[in-house]
Amino acid sequence: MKTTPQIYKKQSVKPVWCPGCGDYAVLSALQKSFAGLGLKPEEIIIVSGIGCSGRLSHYLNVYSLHGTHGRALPTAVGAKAVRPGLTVLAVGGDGDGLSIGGGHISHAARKNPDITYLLMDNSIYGLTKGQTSPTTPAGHRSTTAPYGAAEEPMEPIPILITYGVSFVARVTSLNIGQMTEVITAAVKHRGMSIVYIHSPCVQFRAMPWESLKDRIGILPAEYPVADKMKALAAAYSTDPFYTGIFYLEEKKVLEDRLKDIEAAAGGRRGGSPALAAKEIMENFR
Ligand SMILES: Cc1ncc(C[n+]2csc(CCOP(=O)(O)OP(=O)(O)O)c2C)c(N)n1
Ligand code: SF4
Ligand SMILES: [Mg+2]
Repeated sequence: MKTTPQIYKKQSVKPVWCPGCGDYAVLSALQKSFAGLGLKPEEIIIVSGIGCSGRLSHYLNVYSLHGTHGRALPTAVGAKAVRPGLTVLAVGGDGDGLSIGGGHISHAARKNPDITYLLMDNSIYGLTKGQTSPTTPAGHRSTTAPYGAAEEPMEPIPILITYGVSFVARVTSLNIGQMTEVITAAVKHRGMSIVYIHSPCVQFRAMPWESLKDRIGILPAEYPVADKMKALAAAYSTDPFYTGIFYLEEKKVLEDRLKDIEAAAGGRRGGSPALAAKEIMENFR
């Protein structure tokens, strides 16, 4: 089967994002990545949170679930645990992934499921009309901070590296080619991949995009991608503001651990591969 970006596009649902929204670039890059990887639409599951970014799952002709706010990641982990043969992705915004859902990333990282999480940061709650988010710059005036945000913004890339996420990358909606390459590498990586995407909101302009654009640099080819300390240094650099793959580590994935546990549990029962619910209940008599 020949795979082209068009086959992943849902014909019946057209995007309703504002003209110029960075999220169009993410949709386009994702379709190109799927095509390049030669994946069949029925081999892909995408779970999204709530937000303008969360709408992305509607626009794809793959298995999709537009779930609850902040819960895309645990739902995707569950999907991969029961359907390990499929390519599973989660997608959501900075509010979804770093506010209400922020506690899930560290625990998903400990499990290291073979999934890809696209975290789309526009430094604001876009869908609900412009409330302050964890990455809104201090002092930015919004509907929830009319006199300016009182908090400093989070630094997500060092946090993701420290959490032990096994593939950490950052891209921007300005460079669809780079985004396509990085998403492709993230999907290929066997383990938990996070692609952090600066995807500006043209309606509620919270991200200091103009000053950021001039500082964007691509991590050099000789950059040591498996060196965690160097990754942290690169992640804290503000000029250049690096894009590319910061950190990559091969380690055991959740699906393999679950197989080991299943085998161990079966072994205790005289080699039977899995315990029936009835047998488990008998242990409690
Ligand atoms: C449990 C729950 N709390 C709050 C909301 C309201 N809500 C919907 S989207 C959203 C924030 C969206 O911001 P973000 O995740 O950054 O996505 P964006 O729209 O910016 O892409 C909020 C607070 C909700 N739907 N469910
Ligand atoms: S409100 Fe912002 S994030 Fe939402 S569609 Fe419009 S530009 Fe995009
Ligand atoms: Mg947002």
